[in-house]
Amino acid sequence: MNLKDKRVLVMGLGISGISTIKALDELGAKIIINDIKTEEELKDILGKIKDISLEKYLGKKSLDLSGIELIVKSPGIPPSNQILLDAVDKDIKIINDIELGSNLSKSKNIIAITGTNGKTTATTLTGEIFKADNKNPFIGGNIGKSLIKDMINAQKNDIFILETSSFQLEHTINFKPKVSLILNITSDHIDWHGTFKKYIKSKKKIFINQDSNDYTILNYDDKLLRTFKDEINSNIIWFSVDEKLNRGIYIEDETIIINIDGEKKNLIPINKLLLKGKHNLENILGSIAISFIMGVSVENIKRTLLSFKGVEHRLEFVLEKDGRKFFNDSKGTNIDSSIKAIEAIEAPIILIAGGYDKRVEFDEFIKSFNGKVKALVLLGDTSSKIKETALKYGFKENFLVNSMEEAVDLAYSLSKKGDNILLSPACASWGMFENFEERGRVFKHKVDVLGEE
Ligand code: UMA
Repeated sequence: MNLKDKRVLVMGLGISGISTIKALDELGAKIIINDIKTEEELKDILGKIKDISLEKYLGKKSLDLSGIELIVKSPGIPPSNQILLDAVDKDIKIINDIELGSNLSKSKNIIAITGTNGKTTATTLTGEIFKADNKNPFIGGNIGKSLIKDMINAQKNDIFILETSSFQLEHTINFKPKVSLILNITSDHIDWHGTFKKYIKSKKKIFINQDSNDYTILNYDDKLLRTFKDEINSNIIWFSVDEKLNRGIYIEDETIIINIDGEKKNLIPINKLLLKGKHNLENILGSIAISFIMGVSVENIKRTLLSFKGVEHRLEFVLEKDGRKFFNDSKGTNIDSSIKAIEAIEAPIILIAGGYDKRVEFDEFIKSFNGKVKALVLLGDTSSKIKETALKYGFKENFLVNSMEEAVDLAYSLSKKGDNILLSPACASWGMFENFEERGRVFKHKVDVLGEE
């Protein structure tokens, strides 16, 4: 793909957009930019690219697409965006930084990880294992870093470990990772994709271009993933926490087993792992599969697993105060993720939840309480909807608040010695916070200063 002097529209000036603009500048493209935010709102961000010549359409929801040859969009912009709809009508190609970077990359070692939950943990852990094996991977994607420039400038043996979201996969066309991993798929981002079916379809794009030289790693315990088998043209490697497999990565006698190349290897007893919860075990098995296939030594896989403590905002233990333990699971941005957090934390739990409304139902979330949650402190757009669902199932201890600070204060006043106070919102943070990281940090700060103000 030669982009020299081609008119390329970059939509969205966040992390992805800024990296894309810098990469396109290196490639000699004529860059047009669009964002719904105004030039004034984007002042600081525009400062980062002030030396690049740009045609700007800022603060605009529509624009004349004449002469535009390619659109590179930011992941957050939904397909329902009017400019994208017009582009589809005009047959203008729409892609994103992952598609462009991987298409132009010499690297033969692109690894892509997806799943509704666990992808950040699996991406981070895989990265740590590769580092322990002196493989120096580039780690990025949905995890918060666009790698487009590194991919474009990469050499054949460079390794890329990409966390890929459904938003990103949706706008790929020829993306063909050497190894792909799907950890699980449950309902999420329906407001963005339109239907669960479309969400699943976007996740499948992680393997759709793979062939017999490539690998697709799938979670055998997720029944939906089992149905993908016949659509995959690469080598499938299954992993399972629940079942002993004929071939793959699984648990036997409480020990992780690698059985891929015909030689069965006992890796490590699961009680030696520092990451807790079944969902984390799934993330671990997925990361082991990737690492083993990519030639990391079993010794280095083992060494990393023995020291890996997890990722910030994912079931992160904050501190203990007056006999109450506080856990930050701000990355619990959907129902399934928060259900897993509730499963992993000991009762009695005081749960802080609620946030941006993705138009999902909360029945499964409330049903998962199973007597473990003693009070629910709710904030954000979804607070009333969650409360109504809770009442429907006879759960009456619901308290609505207006801020995270208020939520922590109230959760603490409702708690007794021995209780666990868990932030796991089951909703995205948007509307109240910039992102889940900010939400988690606000929670942790308030927990830190609790009783000291
Ligand atoms: N914008 C528009 N029009 C719109 C929507 C947004 O112009 O209709 C503009 C905004 O004004 C803003 C820019 O687009 O200036 C933001 O783009 P973005 O939302 O795509 O955010 P980025 O900063 O580029 O971050 C994106 C991912 N964000 C989303 O998918 C929402 C980041 O994932 C990712 O880390 C980053 O690219 C680098 O690859 C975050 C995320 O929340 C962590 N992901 C979702 C999740 O994990 O659930 C999918």
